[in-house]
This record gives sequence, structure tokens and C-alpha cells, in this order.
Amino acid sequence: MSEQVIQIEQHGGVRLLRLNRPEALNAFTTGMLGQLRQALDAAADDAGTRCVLLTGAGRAFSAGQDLADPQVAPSRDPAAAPKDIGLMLEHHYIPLALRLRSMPVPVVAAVNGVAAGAGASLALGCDLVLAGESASFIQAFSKIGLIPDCGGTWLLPRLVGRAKALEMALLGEKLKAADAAALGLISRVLPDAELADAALAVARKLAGMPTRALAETRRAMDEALRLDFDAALRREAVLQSQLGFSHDYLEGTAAFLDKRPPEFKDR
Ligand code: LHQ
Repeated sequence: MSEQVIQIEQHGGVRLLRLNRPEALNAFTTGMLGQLRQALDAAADDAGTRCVLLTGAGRAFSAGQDLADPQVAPSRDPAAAPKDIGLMLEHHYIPLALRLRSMPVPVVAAVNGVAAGAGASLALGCDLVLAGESASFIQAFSKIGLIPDCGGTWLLPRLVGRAKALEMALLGEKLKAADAAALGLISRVLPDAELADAALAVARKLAGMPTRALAETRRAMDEALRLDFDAALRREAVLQSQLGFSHDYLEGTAAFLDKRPPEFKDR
């Protein structure tokens, strides 16, 4: 059996997934990518899980693709056939990025250290990104002759605008958590010692909220990015119409009028 490199913990309605190859700064091997996808599928299928929290073990969130992985590292033998690393994206990273973006529950990233390359793209693709003050984000791709992948070219200009996105992607410099928050790349920075508890508290809060409405909010915003205003208004009406028939809408309004805490259960 292959080594377990994704640690899984359940904290009430929160499924915590911890990338766990600290000796390689949680760089992604093929096996790790597969385990992470399986763990996300399992969280999506588990009715008791209402929020996913993604973090890293040790001093990093993730250094991105493991560059020593024989499937990816170019052979130094000039006679060897070159590898098509696009296939690595097709088979592993694209399904993972799509899985994260289509989870039926909100996904929080707690970035506990450096997030580089695909590690940065995956963190930034989460719904809420919290970071410790010593965390940093590096678009490491240009340094090894590649472009941002795993959604980086889509996410970065939308999050920070073209000028800053290109500066980050071309120069590949380390961006500190505080600067990332000031740019609007991530949502909050916390003292390192408080990150784990604060991220769990945010995840627990989300887990107590109307899960289906939260997932539809993400979907509506992602869709709106490619719609004009008129079409976005109409799309909102379609989704609102569906949610208007949900248990959670009934419960949310009843709880408000009864002046009691709501008990949401849709997913
Ligand atoms: C690593 C890695 C790593 C292996 C640190 N791999 N071991 C998708 C599909 C296909 C192909 C290619 O790419 C992609 C997407 C991508 O993600 S491309 C971008 C890949 N990532 C990088 O280029 C980042 C490489 N790492 C770094 O630049 C540095 O390690 C950072 C800035 C992240 C951290 O620097 P330091 O804090 O100084 O740590 P370190 O460099 O000393 O690393 C600690 C150890 O982790 C070290 O191993 P060692 O045995 O010497 O202690 C590194 O070799 C290992 N490590 N990143 N990506």
C-alpha cells in the first residue's frame, strides 16, 4: 500500500485535510495528488461534512509539483524521449482543480508557510484563503521555464488585476502574506501561532451555515465572471428561485422571525 500523505481529521462538520510530506515542503507527487482528490471526493460524499479545511504539515503549505518526480523531471539523457508534462496536468491537476471548485461545501485554505507553483494555484482556488504572517506565495513557474498552471492564469488577473498578476508571474518573487492580503489575493492574515485555531473557527462557522447556498454563491460568482450584467441578474434569479424552495430558506426565515438560532441541513 502506498504511503498516506494526506492526513484526514474530522472536527464536527469540518473535514480537515493536511498535506503531509513536510520533508519536501509538501511538494506534490502523483500519488499525493490522487490521495488529495480521493479525500475531496470522500468529503463531498459525506453528509456530515459541511466544510473542508486544507492546510500543510510543517513549515510549508506546498512547494507545488515535486520536481524530482520521474514523471515530470526532464531526463538528462539526450537520447531519452522528452516527457509531455501537459499530460500530468490533464490527468492529475485539472481534475483536482475542478474538484476543489465544484465541492458541494465551502473550502478554506489555511496557508501555514510557503505556497509555490501549483501549491499557490490550488490554495488560491479555495473559497477563503487565510494565511499565517510568515506564509508567502511564489509564482515559481517562470523560474523553471513554465507558465502558471492549475488555474493560475485564470485566477491571478481576476484576483489582483493584469498588472500585478503579470508582475507576480513574470518575476516569480516571494509575496509575503500581508502583501498578498493588501492586494486582495487572499482574505486574512493571522499570527502564525493562531492560524490553525482561527482557520478551524472560520471553517466551523461556515459548517453551521446554509451549505447549499454557500456552494451556489461560489458557482454564481464564477459563472458571473463570464456573463454580462443582464445575464448575471437572470442567472441569480434562476438560482434564487431554486433556493427559495429549499429547507434552509424556510428554516432561515423561520428562525429569524422566531428569534432563535437556525438549524440548516441542505447540502
Ligand atoms: C522540493 C520542492 C519541489 C521537490 C522544495 N520538488 N522537492 C505541474 C505539472 C508538471 C510539471 C511541472 O509543474 C507543474 C506545476 C508546478 O508546481 S511548477 C513549480 C514547482 N515548484 C517550484 O518550482 C518550487 C521549488 N521550490 C523552491 O523554490 C523552494 O524550495 C521554496 C521557495 C518553495 C522554499 O525554499 P526554502 O525555504 O529555501 O526551502 P528549500 O529549497 O531548502 O527546500 C526544502 C526541501 O524541500 C529541499 O530538500 P532537501 O532534501 O535539500 O532538504 C528541497 O529540495 C525540497 N523541495 N520544493 N517543488
